[in-house]
Amino acid sequence: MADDFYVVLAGGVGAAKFIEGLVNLVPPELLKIIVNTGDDIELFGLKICPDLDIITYTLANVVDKEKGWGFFDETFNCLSILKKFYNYGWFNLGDKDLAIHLYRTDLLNQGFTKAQATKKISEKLGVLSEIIPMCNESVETYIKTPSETIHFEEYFIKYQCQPEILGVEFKGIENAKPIERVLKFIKKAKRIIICPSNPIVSIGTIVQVPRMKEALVKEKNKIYAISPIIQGTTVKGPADKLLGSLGFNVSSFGVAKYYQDFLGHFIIDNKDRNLKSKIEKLGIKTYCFDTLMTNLEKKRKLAQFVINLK
Ligand code: FO1
Repeated sequence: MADDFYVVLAGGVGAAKFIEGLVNLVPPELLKIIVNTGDDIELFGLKICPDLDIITYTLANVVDKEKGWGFFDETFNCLSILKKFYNYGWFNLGDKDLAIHLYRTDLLNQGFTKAQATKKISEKLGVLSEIIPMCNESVETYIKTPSETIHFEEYFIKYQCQPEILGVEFKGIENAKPIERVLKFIKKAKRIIICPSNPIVSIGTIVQVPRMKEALVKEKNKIYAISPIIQGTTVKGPADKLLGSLGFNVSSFGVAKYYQDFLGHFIIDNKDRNLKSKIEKLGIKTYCFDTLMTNLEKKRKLAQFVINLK
């Protein structure tokens, strides 16, 4: 295997936007994308992997670009009937999307691993990059709120990130094993890019898979992360709220502190230029750029900036 490939650590929508820019510059076959599976959830008897699907649909060019998840030109006929039998109507599963969950669930029930099922799905959809779940085992992210402990998707979609966060738990993480070839990829990659995803419940989950952090720490000098925080807030999702609840500074500096052990290079937004020297004191080389990816050109420019850094 030539060592000219990139390892990309990814969550959902923020990662997909960045990767959309990246595949305009780097041949897709040179991307090994390691995806968070802590958002995985079982509903209607089906195994649903939101982040794996967001990345797959984006690279297959079938994603709903406005929402950033699900298929474009989607219908919700099946869900309208399912809602009569279940209380999970808050999770908007489209008809095309359901086909993927049916196929994945069938493969898993036949004994295929999550990584094998992901490969089959992405290949059939014409994806040329390698999309790899962070582990094959079941890990589910739970959010502790003052009244109950709920699945991350429930917190995110049903409760719209409103409840106060008292803690985060990655159920099953102690039994998770990194996929062996992922450790080899981390060692041999030309560069490792951490997407502007939620540092705690997307990247943090991947890093907490046993043996993953040690592998990353050894390659610190070739690890480049893009901050998902601009001037103390996130574009989408509860990253700001989670950082604050867990005692981190709600800023790119807080993200840098969280990544400090394994991060060599950090790209923050031009608007956070004032944080550069403070972050560099953590031993992380810091660069400023426009990180708000509002169109394809901006996604491409950000990706170009990251891959051209020396
Ligand atoms: N996100 C939403 O905001 N609302 C939804 O109803 C929703 C449904 C959904 C169905 C399948 C899927 O693969 C993703 C879906 N997402 C939905 C996105 C997803 O929940 C989140 O963006 C990620 O889990 C956060 O990374």
